[in-house]
Amino acid sequence: MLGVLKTFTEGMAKTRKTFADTVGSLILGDKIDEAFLEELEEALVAADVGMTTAAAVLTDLKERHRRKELSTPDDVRLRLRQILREILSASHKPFVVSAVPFVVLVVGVNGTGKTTTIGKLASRLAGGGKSVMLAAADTFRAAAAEQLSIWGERSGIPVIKHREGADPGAVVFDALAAAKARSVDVLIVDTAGRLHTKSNLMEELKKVRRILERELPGAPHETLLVVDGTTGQNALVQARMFHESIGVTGLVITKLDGSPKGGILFAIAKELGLPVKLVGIGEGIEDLRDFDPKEFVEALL
Ligand SMILES: Nc1nc2c(ncn2[C@@H]2O[C@H](COP(=O)(O)OP(=O)(O)OP(=O)(O)O)[C@@H](O)[C@H]2O)c(=O)[nH]1
Ligand SMILES: [Mg+2]
Repeated sequence: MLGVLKTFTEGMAKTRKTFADTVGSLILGDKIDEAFLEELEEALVAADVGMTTAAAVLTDLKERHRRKELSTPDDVRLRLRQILREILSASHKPFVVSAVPFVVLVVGVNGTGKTTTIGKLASRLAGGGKSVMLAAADTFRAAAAEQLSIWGERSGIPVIKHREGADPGAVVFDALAAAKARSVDVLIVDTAGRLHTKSNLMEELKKVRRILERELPGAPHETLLVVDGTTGQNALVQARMFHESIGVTGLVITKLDGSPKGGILFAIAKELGLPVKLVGIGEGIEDLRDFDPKEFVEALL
């Protein structure tokens, strides 16, 4: 693709605006008191950081205000930045390929951006010199394997697929055998987001997971949950549900480019303690970024 690579800050323009309109406009004032701090708490909730996070931030700020450590809005802004960064840093873990083959299981409800994220991630890994293979374990729709194949072709990456309706467990079994036989560095498994009922989906994912564990000790090395960043607090509900059912090692937050609700990342980090590993900031093959707590907070405040 020609043109300049979109920066992370550009990619989260809408969330930046949310913070500027709520939190940012407040901390431009000249006086701080209890009322100011209450308003700040409301502003944080409005920016989607969640009640728990907003309350924790306020407890810290009020305590420091009482101890006379914060006297100007600028002091508040600096401390706020620091607390927000601490919240994200506490659970932060980058996405690192640390085994061969490194198996990445990608899960999430339908439409969140699993297949697109896999396409972007595969391209990035291949560009970095890794040999990559994809497994089309979303056998629910024929179009799903087709969509994954298109991404694979764009980066010259093989895709293991079966016919529509096939057992996803059989797909991962074959894919893992192929990955071992061809000494592939990274195997990324795409899964379905929609089945007849949610419990079926979780059972299917558990089975896929069990097969990976059985066939390769240590696998899956990453279980990435993809959530749509435009859904706000819903993302938190999904994260909790998937984590309880199959265990998640990290999150991918997609569609930050279209979302004013990126504050949800704080709620996820604070309430679930799960690291956000990657963020999607567009539909293009290059629109995937490693998540960096410092960069994220600086882009906001
Ligand atoms: N703007 C934007 N769109 C995205 C991003 N990631 C994915 N999308 C779009 O979201 C839509 C759904 O993406 P998919 O990758 O098909 O989602 P999925 O989770 O695989 O969906 P199912 O296979 O139906 O479960 C597509 O139109 C993508 O282009 C992103 O970071 N930004
Ligand atoms: Mg898909």
